[in-house]
Amino acid sequence: LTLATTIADRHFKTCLMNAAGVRCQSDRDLNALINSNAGAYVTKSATPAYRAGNPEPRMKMIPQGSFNSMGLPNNGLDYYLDFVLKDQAKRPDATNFLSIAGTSLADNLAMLHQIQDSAYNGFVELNLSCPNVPGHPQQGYDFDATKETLTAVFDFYTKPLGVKLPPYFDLAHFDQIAAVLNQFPLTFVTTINSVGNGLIVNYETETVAIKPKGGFGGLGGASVKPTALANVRALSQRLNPSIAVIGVGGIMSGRDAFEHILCGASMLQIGTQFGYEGTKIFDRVAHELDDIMALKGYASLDDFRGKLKTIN
Ligand code: RRO
Repeated sequence: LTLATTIADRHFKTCLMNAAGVRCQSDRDLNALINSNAGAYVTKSATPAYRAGNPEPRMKMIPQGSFNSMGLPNNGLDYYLDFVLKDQAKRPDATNFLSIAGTSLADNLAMLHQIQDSAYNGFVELNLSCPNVPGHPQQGYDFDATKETLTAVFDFYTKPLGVKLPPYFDLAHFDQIAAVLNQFPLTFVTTINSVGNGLIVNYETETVAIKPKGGFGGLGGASVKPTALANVRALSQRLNPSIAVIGVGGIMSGRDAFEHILCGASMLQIGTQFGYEGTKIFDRVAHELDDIMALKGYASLDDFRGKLKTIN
């Protein structure tokens, strides 16, 4: 049995990796991922310069998953580009993901010019869905702005690039975002980012749970799995076959991983549960997924990817 997967001719020995933002901000975090059984890593979304992020408390564990308003704390693009370039020199056959999340079009274009002009040949995950920077709406919800960004990006950028999307909740919105994305030579889309602007209330103290944005923050983990599966499925059904779908949202077990692949995912990212469990989660979920495939008689992900059945 193999959990191997391929995206745009890049081979990954397993389909499991971290989700951007979780345990991937420092070189120590990233080296732990390199030394784990994850099939790849993605770096914390970068801005051009270091950002401290939002005031604390800004993250809460909740029974159904996680709740955050980190506000894009990161070490700046130079830090992550330097890390991936050094790693690429050491391991030229490994493809990884550099995440960027400029808070303006100009910032995204400046970072992509720097990456284009560097020796980096891995994937870039352009985050269009951060819910937590005050004053900056999630761009993925603005279809015209998304088209404008991708038009400007593909005017010069020629390396493999995908976008990280927010969750959509209406079939008309799936149609609209897919119609925009299908106009561009994207390598992949990653879906979903956290379910933005939820509110957790502390009943005892009658206060919000986190400090930024009056308590509003992004939900992740088990409670978002049905939304994630719907987005993986709906986008798989609508995007050009050349655009791979990377599934993220509520993956805690081999069964969750299996469901994401059935809905069309080619690669799986684990956020909340990786935060709670650490790198051993890649061994556990791989083992559980392998057991499910053995039980069902599947030898590779291709045997069941996207083959979710509907009821006639
Ligand atoms: O840093 C964050 O607050 C953050 C980002 Br950039 C994101 O894309 N998704 C998220 O849940 N948190």
